[in-house]
Amino acid sequence: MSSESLPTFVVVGHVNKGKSSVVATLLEDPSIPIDLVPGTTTEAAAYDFKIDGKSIFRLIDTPGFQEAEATLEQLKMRSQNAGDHQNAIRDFIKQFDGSGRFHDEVELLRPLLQVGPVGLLYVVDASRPYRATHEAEMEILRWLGRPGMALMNRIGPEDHAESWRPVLQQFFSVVRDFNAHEANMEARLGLLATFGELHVDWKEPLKTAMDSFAARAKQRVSASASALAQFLVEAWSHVETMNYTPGSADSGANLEGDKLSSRYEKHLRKLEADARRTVEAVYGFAPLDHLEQNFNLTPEDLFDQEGWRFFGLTQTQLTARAAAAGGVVGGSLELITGGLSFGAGVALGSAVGAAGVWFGSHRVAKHWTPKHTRFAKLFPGQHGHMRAFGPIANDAFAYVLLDRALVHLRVVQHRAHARQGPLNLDDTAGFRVGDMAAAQRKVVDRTLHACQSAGKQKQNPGAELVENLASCLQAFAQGS
Ligand SMILES: Nc1nc2c(ncn2[C@@H]2O[C@H](COP(=O)(O)OP(=O)(O)OP(=O)(O)O)[C@@H](O)[C@H]2O)c(=O)[nH]1
Ligand SMILES: [Mg+2]
Repeated sequence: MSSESLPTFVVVGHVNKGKSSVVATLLEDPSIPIDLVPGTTTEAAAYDFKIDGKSIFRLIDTPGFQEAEATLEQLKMRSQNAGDHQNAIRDFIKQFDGSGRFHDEVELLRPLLQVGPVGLLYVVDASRPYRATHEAEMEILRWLGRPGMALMNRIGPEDHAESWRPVLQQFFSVVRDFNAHEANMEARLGLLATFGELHVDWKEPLKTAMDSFAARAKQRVSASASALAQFLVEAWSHVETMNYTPGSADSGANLEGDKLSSRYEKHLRKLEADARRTVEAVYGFAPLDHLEQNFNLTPEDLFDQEGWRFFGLTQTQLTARAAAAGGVVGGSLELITGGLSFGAGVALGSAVGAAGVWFGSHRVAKHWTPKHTRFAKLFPGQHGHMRAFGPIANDAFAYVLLDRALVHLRVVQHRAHARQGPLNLDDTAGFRVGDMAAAQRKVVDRTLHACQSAGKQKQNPGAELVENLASCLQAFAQGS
């Protein structure tokens, strides 16, 4: 498509009302400069949406109106009647271009004079009341005679749309609500469809663009689900091992156990952080900061048992699972107390679990030492000089990791690309493992148990397991 016939939309409006935010969100491009300081955009800049290197449509971001009333005065001085409005604008640009006067108005008007059809998007902040000074802006835009629409953005919490609407309708045939920081996929595609209505030749290319955005969304869910499945299978099967010299100063069981469990925790945290980065990159974001007050209870403490309450399973479900997992929990109690027989440990573990004292960090995973009768079988060739921690010994903790991953994916998935600041992970309703269909839960359970046995046997859980879990997570994430 030649650049003359490329559907082109110039985004204009008062300074600091969200013009660049509209461009960033529509094009899913977080690199476009956005700032609370007025006058961030100083030059007109064209951004093309491309498929396989071919431009499909173009948005032109512009500086905001700074002196609309004075500009309109200048234009009126150059015009006799409606027949010469565009010439008056041309004269205005010619006179002030490069002079330092009316810099922003010259920059924003120039792209609207280009040859061929050009659409105009007038962005207002409907969280602030309409003021008569905006009328000069709309009057100038009317002089251009371009097909256009008004977008009511909301920067603040108030809503003054009703003071804006009757005025906007006098100048624009289409007036739409569009919140640049909240717009979901449906709102974005809806707006692109409206763009397609502005000119007879634009419908088809805009439809192509919409299909491409929808396909990209699907592909992103699929790539994220694969990354999460890979992470979970690794985390659920991970076993941290440590060699030690018997009789050395720090070979006491507790000291070494602490060292080993903290290495295990560190490894799981790193796996989680890497998976988050991957998902953020899949969605086109540079690594994001995370706001997670509820998500991590003590700062960034994935291993704080209080935090588990927040995730997936209800307290009753957790307690039931704790009872079921008690046998394994008992196994590690034996180590901690030292003197208990395995049988007594199992009994105590079940009792502790059922009582709702869920899982202390020592019980996240089993701590194996050569004292365990199964040690030699699990770690053949190791004779008393190695300890191991893992794999995850209780399902609830495994589910905590899954929930955290799902919540993160959902928040990234719905984040508008204009959005500034950290990712808020505390807004998490309706996207946890507890919301999965029974069949999906079954896949998750099966995968978890396969990972646990693979981990215990020091085997690789296998690509098929990862793929099955990925398909399950993809179906869940797409359905939400
Ligand atoms: N909460 C919220 N803030 C927004 C929204 N749109 C824009 N903002 C904020 O408003 C400020 C200005 O946004 P920009 O997109 O840079 O506005 P602009 O019209 O391009 O500004 P200039 O280039 O300076 O004319 C930034 O701090 C944005 O984060 C929105 O929909 N919701
Ligand atoms: Mg801007």
